[in-house]
Amino acid sequence: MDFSLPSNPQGNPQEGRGEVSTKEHNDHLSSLPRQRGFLRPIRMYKGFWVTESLLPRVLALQDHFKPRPSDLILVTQPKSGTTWLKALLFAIMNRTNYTFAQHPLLTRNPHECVPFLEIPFRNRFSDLEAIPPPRLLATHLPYSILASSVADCGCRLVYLCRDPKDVVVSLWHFARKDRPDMRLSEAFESFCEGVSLSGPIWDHILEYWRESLRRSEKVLFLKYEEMMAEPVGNVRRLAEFVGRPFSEEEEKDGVAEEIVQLCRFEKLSSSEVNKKGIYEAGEITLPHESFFRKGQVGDWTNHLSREMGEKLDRIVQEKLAGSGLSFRAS
Ligand code: PAP
Repeated sequence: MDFSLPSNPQGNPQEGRGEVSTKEHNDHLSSLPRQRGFLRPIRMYKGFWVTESLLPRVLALQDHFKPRPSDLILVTQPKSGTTWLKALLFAIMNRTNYTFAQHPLLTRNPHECVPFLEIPFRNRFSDLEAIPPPRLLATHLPYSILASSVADCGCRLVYLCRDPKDVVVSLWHFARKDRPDMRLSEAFESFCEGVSLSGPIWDHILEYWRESLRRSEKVLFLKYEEMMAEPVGNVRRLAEFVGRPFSEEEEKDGVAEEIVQLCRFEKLSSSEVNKKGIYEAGEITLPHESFFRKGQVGDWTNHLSREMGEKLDRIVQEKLAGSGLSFRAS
């Protein structure tokens, strides 16, 4: 199996662009409820907030994306550890293609190695058909908005979630690079009302949680906090889930440990490409370093008051009640 980078990771610009020009679609989209959003305007589509400018692509994905049984799709709410998960799975899948001393993750940002389904990279949507199998893809889309064929085709999904208190703080810091005037209180209230990219966060989490209970062999549900507490164990778990467990030889050579080291916050954030590179995704242009802030569990305590923390905990607890899922108070 070849897990190496496609020769043209950006793909053919003519394919998979997802432009839907029918009047019917446009009328439908412009009738959807709209909010300013953290970064760009968002619209409420099928119960979730989606970036307005990406909606045509999302509709096109629903109609045309053909998942393959060999696909691996990484799913996150924004700021829940996407960059880290992309790096870890890219390293796990490619471990026989590259040495750790000359690894693509040392010279490329993880977002360049694993394309998003719905977000362009350097102003182009990825040419999904051109990526050789097994494809490693990512999305922030909720399960109910992903093409329904994802469930039928039997591809694997890895879902990573994070304590919503740390998510909102991370999101606010990220959005402030573009909107320096945004106040944390404003961002927090909006988040608590469920208004955030791919939000409400609790509904996004619940959809994947339920699917992971229903189809545990195809949907792996992970928490950022647990990954941080036990990274090597979770890298082994990921390797097993994707059907590529570490061999005895690899265990002896400490390959899982090497992968954890390669993808550590400190390692990735200190590379030249992540210190100086630029991320261009359609209307958004940000330095790569925006994806590496602190990478810690519980940083919310430095930004939110105790009352704010309790309020968000209460909302999340109520929303998750009866699901069997909870976030330990931190
Ligand atoms: P995205 O969804 O927009 O791609 P994402 O990578 O999920 O962003 O979020 C960035 C968060 O992950 C940042 O969290 P913070 O603001 O609380 O610090 C970032 O620091 C953290 N992060 C990035 N890389 C790593 C890593 N290698 N290990 C742990 N956390 C990381």
